Amino acid sequence: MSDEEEDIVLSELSDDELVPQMHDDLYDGLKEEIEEAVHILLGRGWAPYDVLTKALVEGMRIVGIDFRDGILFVPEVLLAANAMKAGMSILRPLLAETGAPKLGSMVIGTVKGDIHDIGKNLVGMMMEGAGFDVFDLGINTDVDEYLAALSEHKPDILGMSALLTTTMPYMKVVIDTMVEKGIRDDYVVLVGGAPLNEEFGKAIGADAYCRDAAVAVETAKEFMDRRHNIRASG
Ligand code: B1M
Repeated sequence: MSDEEEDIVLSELSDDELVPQMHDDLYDGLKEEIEEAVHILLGRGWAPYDVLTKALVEGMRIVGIDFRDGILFVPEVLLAANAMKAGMSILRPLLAETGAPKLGSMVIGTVKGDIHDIGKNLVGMMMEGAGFDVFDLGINTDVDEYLAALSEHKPDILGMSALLTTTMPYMKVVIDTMVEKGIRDDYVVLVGGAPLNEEFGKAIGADAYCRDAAVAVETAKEFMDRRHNIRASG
């Protein structure tokens, strides 16, 4: 670490300086600095959602570019992910305590063969904040685990996340199995993850592809409204 870096006092930075500094600290996997900076922004009146998207998610986007380009490797990205998770865990209770009325419930998991969980966790946090009960199955979830959770929790929505082009086809395995068992139409199936798109969502028989966590919440709410309208008129 250079002398210049040692001298940085996060609390003395303006917001315009602190946010890029957080991107750098996330890139360097500096968990404690990220935690401190999240507290500073919150103390300055920032909305938790803005801290999440402008500081943490944007920082991870930059990490993703250098990972793709072979500048960063798995160990460094793991450190960045840990720093991001530390920041997210400060924001989680704040995002969840919106006092929103209960809208429904969702089972969510990252599919088999895939261990990326930051995006899935973020979707879970935002859904909780919007008033959904969320049952998180974690990573590397196989079809039997999804089906067991559906039968145990009887959620309105099944959410699946995949970050790898090699794991996204597994979503179709889950949906096809639901069709075979005659339970597909009992649930709204939402899918998401960086390599997916709308066309893929349609092709595998999901109800919708969600580009990000905010879209997931909006889409989930729309489907809940439709369900309630159908029930009310039926
Ligand atoms: Co991985 N990785 N990774 N990685 N990793 C990607 C995905 C990759 C694009 C990087 C790259 O090359 N540019 C690339 C995939 C390439 C491809 O398949 N086309 C890749 C690779 C190759 C790998 C390994 C194979 C590397 C290796 O071992 N050689 C390996 C695979 C391990 C495995 O899963 N079996 C691997 C490992 C890892 C780490 C463990 C180091 C770490 C994960 C840590 C963790 O998650 N706990 C990691 C990370 C961090 C990334 C990147 C850099 C960042 C992912 C992330 O957290 N983004 C990623 C690069 C990238 O995505 N551009 C990359 C931030 C997060 C907020 O965004 O996850 O997209 P995201 O979620 C968004 C939306 O997609 C959406 O909403 C979220 C919030 O807005 N969304 C949903 C996501 N899930 C949803 C579910 C829904 C709805 C919306 O349900 C309703």
